[in-house]
Amino acid sequence: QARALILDVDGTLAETEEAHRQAFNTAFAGAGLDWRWERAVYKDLLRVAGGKERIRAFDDARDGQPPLLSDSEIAELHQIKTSLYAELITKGGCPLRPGIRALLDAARQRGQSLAIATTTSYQNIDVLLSASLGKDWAELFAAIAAGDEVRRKKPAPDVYLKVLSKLNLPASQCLAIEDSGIGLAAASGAGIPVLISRSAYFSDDDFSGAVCTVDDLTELTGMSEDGPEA
Ligand code: XBP
Ligand code: MG
Repeated sequence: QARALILDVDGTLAETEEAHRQAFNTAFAGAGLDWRWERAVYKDLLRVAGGKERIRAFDDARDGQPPLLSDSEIAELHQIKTSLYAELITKGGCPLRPGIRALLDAARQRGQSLAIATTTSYQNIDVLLSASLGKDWAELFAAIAAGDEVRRKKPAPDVYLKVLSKLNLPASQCLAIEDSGIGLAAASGAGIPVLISRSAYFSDDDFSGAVCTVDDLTELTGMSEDGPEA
């Protein structure tokens, strides 16, 4: 049994990407930009982790046109996107994926530590988990590493190395739970075994480096009498 479970947020704890996408699009419209990220475009853009980085990559790649936004304009636009995302999650909610709550409970019962390693901001995790787990949600986690705490976002291993140092545990005694190929690369790069719970946007990524791939975490429950094997 792993001593700690390290959870990704977007796509793993909840299917949040449609709310992110909607927030990006509303922010673009509000800024007078005629950009609109449809689902197929967003799927490609998700190869770039991080909202600010994603906007930069999109702006740089627009057909034959020079980049429109400076880094500080992107930061400002992203701030607006973050507020819109918070509004969407607070008003409409975004449920935890099936099996997540059972996994959190089972981990606690087994004395396993829980941690978070994400590309998104602490603010976004707070909005999401306050809505689903209550305002004291952070007490459930021994360590949290969020996007802007590290220089390089996933697929770089930085956020996982950060969380390992906060947990003070070796990589081999942890298990990362991820939904994307870039998340798998990030955790593997830090030496952590990875379990994949397939999500809407990344279901056809290459997960051959994972120790196990499931459609959702309910597949783990019932694997042993004591609950999930993870
Ligand atoms: C997912 C991401 C994020 C979100 C948007 O990260 O790549 O960038 O799409 O959030 P993870 P921000 O799966 O590691 O949680 O705009 O706050 O970056
Ligand atoms: Mg993810």
